[in-house]
Amino acid sequence: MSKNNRFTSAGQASKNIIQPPSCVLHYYNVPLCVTEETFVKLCEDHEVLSFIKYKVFDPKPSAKTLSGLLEWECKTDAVEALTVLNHYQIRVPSKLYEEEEDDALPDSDALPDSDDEVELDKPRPIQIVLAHEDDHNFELDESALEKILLQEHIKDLNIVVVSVAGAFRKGKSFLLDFMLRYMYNRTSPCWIGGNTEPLTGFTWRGGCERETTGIQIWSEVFVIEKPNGTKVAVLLMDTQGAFDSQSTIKDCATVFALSTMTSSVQVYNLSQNIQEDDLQHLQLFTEYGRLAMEEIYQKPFQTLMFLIRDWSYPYEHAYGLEGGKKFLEKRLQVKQNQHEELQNVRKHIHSCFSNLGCFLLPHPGLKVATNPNFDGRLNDIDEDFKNELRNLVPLLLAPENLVEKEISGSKVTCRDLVEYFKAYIKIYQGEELPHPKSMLQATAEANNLAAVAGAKDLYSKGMEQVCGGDKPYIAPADLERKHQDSRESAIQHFRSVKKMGGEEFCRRYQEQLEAEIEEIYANFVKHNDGKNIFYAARTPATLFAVMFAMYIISGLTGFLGMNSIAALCNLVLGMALISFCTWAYVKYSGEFREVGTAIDQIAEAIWEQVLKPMSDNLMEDHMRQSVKNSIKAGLTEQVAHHARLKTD
Ligand SMILES: Nc1nc2c(ncn2[C@@H]2O[C@H](COP(=O)(O)OP(=O)(O)OP(=O)(O)O)[C@@H](O)[C@H]2O)c(=O)[nH]1
Ligand SMILES: [Mg+2]
Repeated sequence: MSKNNRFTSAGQASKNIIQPPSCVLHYYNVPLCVTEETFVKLCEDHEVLSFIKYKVFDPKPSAKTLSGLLEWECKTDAVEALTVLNHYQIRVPSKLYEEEEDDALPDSDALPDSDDEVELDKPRPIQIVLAHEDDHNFELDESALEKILLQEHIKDLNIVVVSVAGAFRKGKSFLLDFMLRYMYNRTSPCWIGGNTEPLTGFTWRGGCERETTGIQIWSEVFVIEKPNGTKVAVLLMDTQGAFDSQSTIKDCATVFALSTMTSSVQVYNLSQNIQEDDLQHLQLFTEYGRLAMEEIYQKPFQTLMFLIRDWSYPYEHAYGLEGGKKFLEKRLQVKQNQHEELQNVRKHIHSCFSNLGCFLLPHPGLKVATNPNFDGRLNDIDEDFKNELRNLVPLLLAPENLVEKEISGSKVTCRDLVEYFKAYIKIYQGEELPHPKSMLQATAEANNLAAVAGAKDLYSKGMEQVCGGDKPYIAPADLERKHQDSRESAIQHFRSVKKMGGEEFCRRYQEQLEAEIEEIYANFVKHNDGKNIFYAARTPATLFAVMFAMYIISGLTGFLGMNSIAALCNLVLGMALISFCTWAYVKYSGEFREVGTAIDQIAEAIWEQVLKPMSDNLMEDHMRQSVKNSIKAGLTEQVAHHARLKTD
């Protein structure tokens, strides 16, 4: 019963002043923007005769509404107008105001004060998740959400969330507005509305550009008593349409996942048919949702209702739930001989939702789809569509059909939902989840990664042939040459594999391949060095050389009486000896490896800075000498040869 219906009880009814029919009707609680023309149009639209006199009472300065009188030519005309227009709601663009044309009461003092009846904060859609276009990020308006869900009378009630999601421009908001009509007039058989009443609530419109962004909820949460006597809070949720030209796949997945995770019934709004790509997107989006849920309790989501708009094949599957059920069973059937890819999609969907349904809704008629002036009035909508709508909406929202939201098996209250929303949005704002990608991008990446892996494998195999685990030490120059050859053939192989994504995209992966090959080569070099026994013996050899040098210098300096230098040399000799023993222990036991590495590094430094240059010099001198000798020998031989020829 509406609060405006004053005949809720016999006691209440007795307080009303019964009036005989009159030519004058009193109107009140009318928005300030309403003028005489509005009333004239109202009469025209409802096909009743118009009034002959119009009077508006001077409003108080603080008044937010108007009241006044309308006079008709005769009582019959006035009564006819009253019959049609009584309790008629005038909708204005920004807010919803109600106008009530009440019984003709000549004495305005007998009426309740009209201002008392105005609710300042009228129900409207509230944006709770804001979409930031520039950085493709979403933000939760926590205060807006808390203001709605933490209201004293609902915060501890279990919540029922009905959400509508799907591609953009497919009539989601339009459908939700009929759900609103149902919620406001549930008990009336004509909840669907008046024939000429414009459809308002969640903003909807014609045209090809997207309308709803982020996630919106209806500011009024309806408290409904279920048949078992428990009271639940019902929340209606509208979502940004997927696949519009401004959203990335990640944006679409985030909105869909968030609304699926927070709703008890998700209406998946599709047009004309269930296509395989619709199922693939559903799989991608729900997987993205599942990733963000910490605890997965059997099936993570509750009811999914496929809603097929503009169903044109009633001769195969009848409109409505029954036809939809058969159609969905056929579409989601997993068959033995089906390709694995098709099977996986179907199994995934079955595994995600505890309840699956499908409803086939007819086309609403050409006026709805193409008339730019269509304002949602029932007169312009096909009868079939209205009939099916009368079945669909109660199916989702009738008290006996309400599904309470559950997460991990326990029911969620309005207060809990606020916390879940906060937690989920944080996960989607963070970086820990993988980015969902478009099919082409994902395939191109997979192609390129596979080609990189193949090429790397080829390179490693080539290198292992010369310096694999069981191969002996190879000269660094030869190893380098082999590296160049294998690298060339690996890159050649990468380039020859057919890949998606274009030249620019592939180049990035080629660079990645080159970097990875260099890393593998560095490892091969280390491995090869490890096989060189001289390399392995470098540390003890260096330490021995140091000990030997110190021993000699300390002997000489001691002999010459330079005792302090001799003592210093002995100290170094002792340290080298201790280092050697420590090194030998580390190598033998495998313990204190950091100490061993430090000794190796010091020995390496001594080797590089002192011993190697010395040995190189010695080698050079030696080489020079041998070359000189061989040239000399060559020359003497030549001279001897000439002399022999001459004597001959
Ligand atoms: N063909 C067809 N059009 C419909 C149907 N229902 C609503 N429309 C029309 O579709 C257009 C878009 O309606 P909206 O409710 O704004 O669509 P939406 O899915 O919310 O769009 P976005 O908010 O942009 O995602 C309007 O012109 C409606 O008249 C339907 O069942 N079939
Ligand atoms: Mg919309």
